[in-house]
Amino acid sequence: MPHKIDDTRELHEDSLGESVLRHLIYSVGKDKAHADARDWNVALSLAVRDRMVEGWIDTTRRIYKNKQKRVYYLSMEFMIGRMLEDNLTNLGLLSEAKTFLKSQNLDVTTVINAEQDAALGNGGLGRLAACFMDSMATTGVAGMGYGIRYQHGIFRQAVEDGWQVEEPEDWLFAGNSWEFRRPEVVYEIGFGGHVTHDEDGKATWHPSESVQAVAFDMPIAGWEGDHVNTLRLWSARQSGMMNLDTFNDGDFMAAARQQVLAETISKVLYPGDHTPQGRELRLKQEVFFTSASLHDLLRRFFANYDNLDTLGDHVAVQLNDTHPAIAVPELIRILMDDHGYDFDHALKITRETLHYTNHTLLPEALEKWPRDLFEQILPRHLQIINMIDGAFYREAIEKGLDHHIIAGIQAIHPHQQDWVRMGNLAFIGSRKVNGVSALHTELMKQTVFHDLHTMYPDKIINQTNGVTPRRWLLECNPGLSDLVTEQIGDGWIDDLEQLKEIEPLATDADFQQRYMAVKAANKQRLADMVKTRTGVILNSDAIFDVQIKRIHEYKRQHMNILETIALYNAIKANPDGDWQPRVKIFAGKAAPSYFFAKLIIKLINDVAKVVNNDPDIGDKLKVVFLPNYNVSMAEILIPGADLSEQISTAGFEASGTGNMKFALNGALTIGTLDGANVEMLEHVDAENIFIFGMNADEVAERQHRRARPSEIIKTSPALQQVMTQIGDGTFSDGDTDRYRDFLSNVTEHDYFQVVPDFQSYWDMQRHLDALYGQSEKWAEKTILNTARMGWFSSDRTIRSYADQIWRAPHKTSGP
Ligand code: 26V
Repeated sequence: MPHKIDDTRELHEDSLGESVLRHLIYSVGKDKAHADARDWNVALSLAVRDRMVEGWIDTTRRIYKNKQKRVYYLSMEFMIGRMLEDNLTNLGLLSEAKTFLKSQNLDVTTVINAEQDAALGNGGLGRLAACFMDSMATTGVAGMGYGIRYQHGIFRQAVEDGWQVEEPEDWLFAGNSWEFRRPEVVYEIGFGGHVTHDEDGKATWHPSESVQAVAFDMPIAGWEGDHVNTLRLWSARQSGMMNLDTFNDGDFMAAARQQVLAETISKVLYPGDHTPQGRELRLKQEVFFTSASLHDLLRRFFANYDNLDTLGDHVAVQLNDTHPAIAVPELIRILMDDHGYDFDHALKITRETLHYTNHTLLPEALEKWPRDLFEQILPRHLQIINMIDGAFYREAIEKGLDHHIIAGIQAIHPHQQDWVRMGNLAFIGSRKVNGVSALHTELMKQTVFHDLHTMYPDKIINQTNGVTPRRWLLECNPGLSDLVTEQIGDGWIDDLEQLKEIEPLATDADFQQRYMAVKAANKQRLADMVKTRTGVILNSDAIFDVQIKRIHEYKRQHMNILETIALYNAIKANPDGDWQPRVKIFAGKAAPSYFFAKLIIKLINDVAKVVNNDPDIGDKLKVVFLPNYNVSMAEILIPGADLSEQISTAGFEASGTGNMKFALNGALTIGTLDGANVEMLEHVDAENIFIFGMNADEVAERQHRRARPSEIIKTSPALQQVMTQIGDGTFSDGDTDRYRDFLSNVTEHDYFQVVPDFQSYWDMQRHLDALYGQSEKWAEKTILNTARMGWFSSDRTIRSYADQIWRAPHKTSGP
């Protein structure tokens, strides 16, 4: 129930419906006769927002009064998706809203879908941040998210002639009903310039340019709505008014250009998932939101405390990857230059306050900045980084490390002086460093952070990712949610391990039948979407086999499409065979500059065209690429999937979170021993997850040995045939050039081990074909997946961060 506070007690005595009608007229400015779906969406959102504000103000006061330790989650990305259903659900208003919309002859789904996705992220890292916001509110952590209010989120993906085409995204065009602009919360962020030192050695930075960061807040309600946290996103604005000197010179356009330049900082999200580009604007974005966030949280700190000595006792900051790692020198700078601390003390406080999460081991994704660029934009920060490296050097010598090793792990290599290595900086400046699955954390210790780990053996800890059960079961799969709640009550919604209670029903014929009926309905909903978006008509008796994620070589969508071609060949060779029908569904965006990933999309579409139009194949095999994958699309795809593809090269997917969403919704997983798949195996048991291929050690061994795929291809007629067809134009209208790079990648180097894993992947797929035919067995395994995935709730993850990293209070789970 929404919590009412004294001075708003009288404000919301009207029903939700009355409130919606009031907003339709007075906020949207329309009457019922002329309102379209978006108008209703806005009116309903504002009515819901009103009800969130009460709990929000109440939460804010409570935290302030109790001096509850605060947690700040700094992230360049928040992949939120739509908010209306989430908020209706958490506030317990969903059925009232549905009843009201029906009474107005409105289609509920149409009204909900009129909201644009807030797609302020690339993929897993940004979606995790959104799940964490939901779970921090649900578990009562005094958490606040800080990020950037990009005017344009991740690009919209169109597919033209099978190729990805990027189109602009404009989520704010029609306004954002959830946000509150806070014009009074504004900070000046400087760049460039020079540093002076007074006679006592005290430094002053004189930036040559500056831009303002203006706050926009979104309330984030937890389950049942009484704890409401804040997501604060920064928008860039020109400092001061348009430059009057220039203006008086009559050069109005030059003055306007300055304004555009300033506002560029929060203009657009960089779409290069795992591929930093080392661009000045990106560095400025990182500084912009990190510095604004630190200033803001310190201002809030000073409302309760009068000196910063104990900052780490009252505040924990979590850095989501290295993107906000500039927080390390920035916090030290503020402590030294603005508050008079000496360097050692400033470093100590910083190391009691900051924590860093690593999300990838891919060498090309580890952020580093050219030293010269860095110095140009952040001269004072570079000085401080040199001081950090000096202090670190002394610590390392004391611990017996040799010069060579130390040089490799300082933020800046002392002899090469070429790069500022943000991972090393974040590690050195943080109290705890965590990986996102057990395997990933182990690999961090053995590889990228090997030497730093020997130096600080207690710093690295694991926090296996999780997903919010509100969005990823309750909201996206109402059929399954109702079925579960009917059996065990609704305690699972904020205590997901209660799903264990449905385990005994896994072999119950009646329950199996009802569970599979829900799946069938979800498959139909999925099929309807596919038909609307692509025109392809799906056979809902087929296995719906789904791979949805960013397109990347390490995720191996190309292994999946090679297997698809091999299956196509096998069916064609024996069209009357007893084939288990299958639908291969792909979706995901490629980074605009990642040619190979775009080529994979083209290949999928080329194969789809041939397979889907082959009369010998009919319903036995269909291939679909759904354009413009986003959170809202995932909410339809995941509940409708039979099979979840989690087939990354072992050792390369840090965790994965889609894997968890699928299994929770009763898709079986075909996957490698990678990321969180390893822990899913432990939870659901080996009979209920379908693991194939090399493990991380075997992969590393082959990669080090530079083992080539040719020997293996020679022994596989199926794979040879597939390669021949791709090369001879079978799927490219006779164009023998299109896939030249693709073929040389796979047949000559194959860094991601598609060829060595192919046979075991194929075998496991055929095993699953047979299993799908045994419908009771399949149903049992499916139900056991749902029953045993409770541990993967992001509520568990957040409680674990709160206990082991943040040392922050939270509500315990269970009754
Ligand atoms: C790097 C860069 C470089 C600069 C341009 C923009 C950009 C955006 C993202 C990244 C790093 C991406 C790292 C990432 O998303 N990792 C994923 O994190 C998930 C949550 O922990 C995890 O489940 C996935 O396995 C992991 O790939």
